[in-house]
Amino acid sequence: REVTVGLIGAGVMGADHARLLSGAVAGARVGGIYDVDEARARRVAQDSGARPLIDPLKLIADESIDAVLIASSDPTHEEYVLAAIAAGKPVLCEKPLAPTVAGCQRILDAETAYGRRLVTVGFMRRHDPGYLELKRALDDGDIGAPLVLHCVHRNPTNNPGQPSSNVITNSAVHELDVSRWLLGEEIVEATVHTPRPARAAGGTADPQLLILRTASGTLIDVEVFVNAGYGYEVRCELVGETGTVQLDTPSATVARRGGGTTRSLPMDWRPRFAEAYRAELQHWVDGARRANPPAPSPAATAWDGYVATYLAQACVQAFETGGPVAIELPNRPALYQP
Ligand code: ISE
Repeated sequence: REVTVGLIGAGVMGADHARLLSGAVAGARVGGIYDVDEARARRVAQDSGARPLIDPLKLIADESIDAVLIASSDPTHEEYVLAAIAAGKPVLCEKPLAPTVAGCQRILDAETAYGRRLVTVGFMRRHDPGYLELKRALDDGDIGAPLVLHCVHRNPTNNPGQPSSNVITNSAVHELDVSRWLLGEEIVEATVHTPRPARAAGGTADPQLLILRTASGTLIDVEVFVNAGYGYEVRCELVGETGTVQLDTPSATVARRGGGTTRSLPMDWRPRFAEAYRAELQHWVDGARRANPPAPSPAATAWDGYVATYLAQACVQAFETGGPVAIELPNRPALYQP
């Protein structure tokens, strides 16, 4: 049975998801699309053979729609996720699940009341072949017990002049999620340091250096620099007691000419994480179809979405106060126990 997806949001990410669902993912089609900008919804709908709809809540409730994909602006996520839960439909929500911890809590409460997990959060790095390989190496004991995780996250440009907290809540939040997934434990302390800001950042504190400590004592450093100019790059090296393992550059070729070697970099995250997005959608669609048996998925649950927002807020507090912030998460509700 094919899964008919209702897409909310037809911007950069929504359009990309529509393209993947119509061409690169098996067992799914886009049935209806809503966007605040009707013309944009119509354009993406035309490309993917879907119906443009003008009411997002009607789209979610429509009986022809089996599952809901949310790629609208961050503050709208909560309302649409809650509507999908109310309709009893699987929902994949782009990060963040909600911008506030209270909003994420309302989603946990609604899903718990429903009694079954319906929500997936679009932390796509968990589906990246490189990160999966890193996790396998760690879990198989190839490098011994983890000690330090070095992360670098750079964008060529990202809203110069945006509030400094966005560098954490919109960008570093990926490292917050992927680190706790990779290490399989929680972050318990955060400090944020800032150098003199880059001129291209237009007044935003950028770059930022996050220093995080996990419950068992592993240290994580994250340099996040979203106006770095030269390209899109995500690096990660895990240092263990007997070895290290590091993401490699995903370019397929190296050019040698004019006295140098070059690997090209993408200019944004879509080409860098193309396979991760495809695999994320395929896992989600297989889960929604209950493909027999659905492959175990590394995807982020609503609880993971809650924790990501919680950690991001703690880091914003660390940024604002300059001091280390101790982090104590509430207990994981029964629905999200492994
Ligand atoms: C963007 O929203 C993303 O999610 C990208 O993965 C990240 O690299 C970028 O910094 C964010 O703005």
